[in-house]
Amino acid sequence: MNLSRRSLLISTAAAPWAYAASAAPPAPFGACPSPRQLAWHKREFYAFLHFTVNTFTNKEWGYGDEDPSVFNPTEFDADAIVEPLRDAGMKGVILTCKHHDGFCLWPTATTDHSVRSSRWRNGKGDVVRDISQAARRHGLDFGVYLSPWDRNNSAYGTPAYVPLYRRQLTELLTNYGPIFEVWHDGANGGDGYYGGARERRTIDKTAYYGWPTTWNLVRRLQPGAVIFSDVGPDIRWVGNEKGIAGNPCWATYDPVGEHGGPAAPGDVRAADSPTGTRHGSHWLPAECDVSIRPGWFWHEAENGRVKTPQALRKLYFESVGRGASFLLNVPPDRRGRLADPDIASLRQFGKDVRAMFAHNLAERGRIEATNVRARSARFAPEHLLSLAAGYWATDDGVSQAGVTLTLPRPERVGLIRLREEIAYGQRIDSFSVEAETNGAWSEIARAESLGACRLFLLDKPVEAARFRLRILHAAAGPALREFSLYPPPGVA
Ligand code: FUL
Repeated sequence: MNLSRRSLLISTAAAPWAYAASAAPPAPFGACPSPRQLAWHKREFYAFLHFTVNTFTNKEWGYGDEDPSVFNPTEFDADAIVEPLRDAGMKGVILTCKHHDGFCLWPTATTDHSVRSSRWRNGKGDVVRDISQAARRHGLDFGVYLSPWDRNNSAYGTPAYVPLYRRQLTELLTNYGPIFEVWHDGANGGDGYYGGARERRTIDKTAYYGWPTTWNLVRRLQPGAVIFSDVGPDIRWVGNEKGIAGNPCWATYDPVGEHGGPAAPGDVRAADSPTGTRHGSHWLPAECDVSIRPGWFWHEAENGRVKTPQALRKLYFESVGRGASFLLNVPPDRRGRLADPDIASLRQFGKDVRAMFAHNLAERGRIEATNVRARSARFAPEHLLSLAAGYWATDDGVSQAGVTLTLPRPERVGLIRLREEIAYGQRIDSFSVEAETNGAWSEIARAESLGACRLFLLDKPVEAARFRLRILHAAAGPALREFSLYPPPGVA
């Protein structure tokens, strides 16, 4: 849509005022995203690859005593792994470079417990290199999972391990190009092999790893990377491994430790994580991690238990549709490829999502707002109708506002997408969408958090020519970038 032409059209025909040329943007409200977080919000859907010795030993958590020679994928092909991810619409891929068993998928200088000691490619292979390069070839960003818990390393639990962990991270962050996300899981401490000690080692989760120092290292080596853990500092765990965000799901969050003390990776009151904290002091949006299979690693016995495209679609609505991201694990098998049922499900899901958002019915509409910031074209409601940059904003102090959209003719609508202009914070507390049928307005959707993205799949599609968005309450004058309407999925 050509906005200047539209605005002109509306200002001479329908709009109650002629928009003024310019005005200052709204002041940011509360905690706001950093540029790296804003870039992350655009990815929405990306892959996890759980792949290591467990793939060959049929385990979920290796003990750390696995013989490295068990790692021997017979037909490893990074392109064959990444292509189906790209075709499904994924924007990135995060690889388990080291899981809890301590086996490193790259030839690290920090330990012999790595691909270098495996039979695969006579010890000359590097899974991290191959996947990172294939990701770039296919337009996906690359991220790394490096388990802090290491059940193989004799130093784990002593002060000597932490610098070693940082050296591993340094290798990953310097030798494999740009990294979009660094993933630290929260499972740490317990029994393991530990260089032959075969004992239980517990650590102080808040102090042992010296997280602030490690995170500074990430900032220095990869300033564009977001850091994920139970508590951020950039992206938070959603509090479950089912792929489901809370409703509401606020991007702001003040994490608290499991027993009310300071929070740390592995020590968080997970009941708060799905919803976050309204007016929390950090911008810490949720990431929903879930596997396409029951387990995180590939197991032959689970080949018949791959999530269907319908199940994936439901998860998409429960994660991306609530302003979080959808991190879907698709584990390579013993060949070093994705299994056929996983590829088939991904492919169909990708098609479904593309079809769902193919025709934005709102684009052909006329839109009016109850308030336009400084009556400026820069903040005109027409911005809501196009996916191009630009947003609708109101004057300061406006806590209730709305837009009314008139389509050229009645349309059947089954899906709605809304986006706040989150660069200025999460300003909206509650909102509803209404449709006009038989001369009366009725509510078709309502929620509290809006944020980066909000999707509504209507139980009952509605046929109408007029729709309105009502901001029921906003803590600061609302700023939104999208109000899209789509036909019911499955209907052309
Ligand atoms: C957890 C791990 O314990 C699981 O094995 C898996 O990697 C999951 C994504 O994170 O913390």
